[in-house]
Amino acid sequence: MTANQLPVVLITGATSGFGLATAQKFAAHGYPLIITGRREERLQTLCEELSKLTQVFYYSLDVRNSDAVSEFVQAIPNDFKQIGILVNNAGLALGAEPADQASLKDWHTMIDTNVTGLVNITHSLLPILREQKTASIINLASIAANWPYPGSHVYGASKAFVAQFSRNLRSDFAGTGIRVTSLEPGLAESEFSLVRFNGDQEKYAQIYDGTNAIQPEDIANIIFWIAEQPAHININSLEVMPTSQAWNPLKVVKQ
Ligand code: NDP
Ligand code: 8X3
Repeated sequence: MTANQLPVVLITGATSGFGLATAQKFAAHGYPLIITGRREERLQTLCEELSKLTQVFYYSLDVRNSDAVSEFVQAIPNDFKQIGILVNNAGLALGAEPADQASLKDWHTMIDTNVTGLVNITHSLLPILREQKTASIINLASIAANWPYPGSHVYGASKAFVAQFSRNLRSDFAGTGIRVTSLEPGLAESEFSLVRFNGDQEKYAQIYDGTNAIQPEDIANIIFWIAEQPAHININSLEVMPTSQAWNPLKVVKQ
């Protein structure tokens, strides 16, 4: 990489929502991109769109599969090996019923994706990130990492893992060129709620109706801002809510 060459940005979960908007944002500023996700057609379409602005490599990948993640890292072309920004964004919530009504399969899927998947990607990429003079890991946690709410059980706990993992990575890499951020958004309008409620369009519409929720472009702007901070600054964690969202009083159940 020459002195003024922009680092490659690797984004997981670029097929929709935050990941897609983040890919568009970095592409508009000329950063070379690696975009991943499971839905190959969407990656292909996005690659065609963004290739007009920058160099793009796409790779269809399920982050839960550690062998597939290793194969992906091996398959990264030489031109894209100078990865300096990793956006660990792929993730999901499934269901919002009380814990005793939740499905164990859904719990496993959230842990496998939000925890194991993020760990798979991070572990495989660390040797490359360590080779760079400076690098940023931006992990998508959630306000659900910080605040309990009914129906959050495993989702919130998986995001608490992401937040603490981010802080622990910070400790390991303090004084090196690697920066780590836990980004913790609140209510944001994306396919996230369609996935959470198993494709229920009515529920999806109800959740965002009248809320003026965070938009994917807002998160993309924040991610870009974090990445563009001067090298001596690390944004450790950043919690973001729409102005329509805030905390409730603590619950007291009277007998
Ligand atoms: P979306 O549902 O729009 O996007 C999720 C992305 O993750 C998709 O691109 C999806 O791609 C990818 N993904 C899911 N599972 C896997 C997998 N096993 N392997 C690879 N990719 C996967 O949601 P958002 O953009 O809103 O969410 C992005 C991140 O931000 C998530 O981690 C979410 O938990 C977090 N977040 C979301 C908030 C919200 O309210 N929307 C608020 C706070 C945090 P594909 O299906 O093609 O694999
Ligand atoms: C998603 C935000 O508030 O639905 O991470 O848990 S919330």
